[in-house]
Amino acid sequence: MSSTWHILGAGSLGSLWACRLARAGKAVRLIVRDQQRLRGYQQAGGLTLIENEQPRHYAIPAETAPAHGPIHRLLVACKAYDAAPAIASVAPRLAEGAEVLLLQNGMGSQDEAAELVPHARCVFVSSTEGAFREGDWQVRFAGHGFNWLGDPRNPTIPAWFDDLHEAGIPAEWTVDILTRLWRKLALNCAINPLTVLYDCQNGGLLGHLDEVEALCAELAGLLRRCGQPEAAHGLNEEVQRVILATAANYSSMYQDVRAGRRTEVHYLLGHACRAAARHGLQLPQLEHLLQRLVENLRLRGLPCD
Ligand code: NAD
Ligand code: KPL
Repeated sequence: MSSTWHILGAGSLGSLWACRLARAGKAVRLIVRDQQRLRGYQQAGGLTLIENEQPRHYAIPAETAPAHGPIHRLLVACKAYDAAPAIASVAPRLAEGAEVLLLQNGMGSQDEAAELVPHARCVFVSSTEGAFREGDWQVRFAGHGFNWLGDPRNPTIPAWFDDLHEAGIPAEWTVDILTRLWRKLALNCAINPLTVLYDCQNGGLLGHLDEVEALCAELAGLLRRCGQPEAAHGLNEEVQRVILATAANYSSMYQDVRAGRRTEVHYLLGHACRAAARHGLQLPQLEHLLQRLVENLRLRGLPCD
């Protein structure tokens, strides 16, 4: 089986993974959105990764979705709302037994993606690494973190897993990937929307800890109802630790809103509220938070889903 890493979405995290894998001598191919983007990429001659103020250039080959050739391993590095259409665009190229890694934050997009490619193995990733684009094809590695990978349907560790260590990508295989994703979703629900509503850094929420605590109590109840008691354990304490540790940072949702970008609310707070409704659980604080956030996004002229 081919060992090429096809990377769908050459944005912040996709470029970060692509450069590290290429630097370790792994075969990597980028899949960019369309011919125009491909021409732009070819003019730039590759990706630039800035790490510790050192820019390094990587001439990684690129193509568009309709290119020929089977795909055996696909890293989907689009935003959650783009993941399903992006996968659909390459689905005809996925080989028998292909493996698809889903890097999206939040929950819901992984299931949308998996439904489109029932014959592929889908590996879910929960990442706390940080990267952002400084320009076209130029990405800054902004925050060291960690990657948890797992497959809720198959606990076996994939044969390619060592590629990650060889590439210096900090990662561990877990049989509890859903617990990791739920926990991160809950942290994001308790912090990110409030930073948008109060127009503040994460540390600004120290002035709203009662509200944060009430949200954590509802989120913990939801996690338990969804069969995730471990993800609920000590949630409020961890949220407060994260607020303190990242007090000077702006949350990812705040940054999206500030930059006029669509947020991933549908796969974060939206997912939590839909899960609660499915379980017949009334979570008034969380529902009110979603209403306030949607109204805020609407007033800014941003998509509400
Ligand atoms: P990004 O917007 O920087 O990159 C996404 C890329 O996907 C863009 O280049 C976009 O053009 C491309 N894309 C979209 N549809 C496509 C298609 N059909 N075909 C080809 N390319 C397509 O996003 P990001 O910041 O890298 O985030 C990706 C995911 O990772 C998100 O779910 C995000 O929440 C999560 N995440 C990001 C970070 C981070 O630091 N950037 C950290 C943790 C998790
Ligand atoms: O992951 C985050 C984000 O900004 O998306 C933190 C720092 C945990 C805040 O929710």
